[in-house]
Amino acid sequence: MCTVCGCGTSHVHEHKHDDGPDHVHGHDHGDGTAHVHFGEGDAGLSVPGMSQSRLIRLEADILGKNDAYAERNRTLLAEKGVLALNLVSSPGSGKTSLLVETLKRLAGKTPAAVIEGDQQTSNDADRIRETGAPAIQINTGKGCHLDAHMVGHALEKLPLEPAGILFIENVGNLVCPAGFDLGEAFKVVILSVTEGEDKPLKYPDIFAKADLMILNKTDLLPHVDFCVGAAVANARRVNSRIKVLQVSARTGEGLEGWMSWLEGARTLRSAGSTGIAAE
Ligand SMILES: Nc1nc2c(ncn2[C@@H]2O[C@H](COP(=O)(O)OP(=O)(O)OP(=O)(O)O)[C@@H](O)[C@H]2O)c(=O)[nH]1
Ligand SMILES: [Mg+2]
Repeated sequence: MCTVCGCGTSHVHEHKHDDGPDHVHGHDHGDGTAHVHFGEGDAGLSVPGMSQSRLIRLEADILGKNDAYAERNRTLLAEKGVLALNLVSSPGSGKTSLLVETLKRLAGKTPAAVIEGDQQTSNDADRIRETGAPAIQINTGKGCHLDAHMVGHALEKLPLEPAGILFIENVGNLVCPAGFDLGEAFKVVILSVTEGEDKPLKYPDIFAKADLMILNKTDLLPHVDFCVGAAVANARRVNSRIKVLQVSARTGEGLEGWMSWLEGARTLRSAGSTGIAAE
């Protein structure tokens, strides 16, 4: 039995020296199926050539600065009475499609604005603007997530109406956006049924931090091997309080549940609460 993850299989894992050098490396048990951990040091990640203590200092510095910007965004959004949502998912799970359908349904009733994050192109912001909603595209270049500083600059340019909703579509990535608070009220993670029901277990951080998981592309369920019950159980293993909605941005199935979740969250926000949105 491995003492690192307790999984019962023999495998390769990180091994920290007791005698000084602050680093971790692979350690082969040499007797069976192999897998390798590189996230078990004090920093929770491994970068070749960099010690764990240096990694911790760097991470604390970057995240500390990000958190300060995030608090500034949160204060501004609260002053304006705007509900901000951070939409996270792997590439292509349907964030923009869901937003387009959402904005069509909000039009004329609830003011909404969108920040789009992608490494390159303004495709998504163009798709959003076609609905009539204002949108700012942030291109992160080599960056794999939005940060609160970028969002703060976009907020200076976006019209934010009282009691409205700000949707922030993060860069498609199930890993990096998890670490960066943008000043949102809620994180919404989107998982499409083509991705496999094990994703919450493989990428737990993002599911652990999300308030809501939207299972998208349910119209494809008859064509794929995807067990909704297993996906929900996996999400709840890493986050027992996560709420789950099933939708198809393509057919509109289930979108009424999402629209009422949004309305519940908006009402909570207007009342000044930051708690989890209504059931
Ligand atoms: N069948 C089906 N296809 C969908 C659904 N939602 C989105 N798609 C398709 O999935 C593809 C990706 O959709 P996007 O909305 O661009 O996904 P995204 O998450 O915004 O992608 P990135 O911004 O690149 O991360 C497109 O071809 C959509 O038409 C759905 O509910 N059902
Ligand atoms: Mg998109």
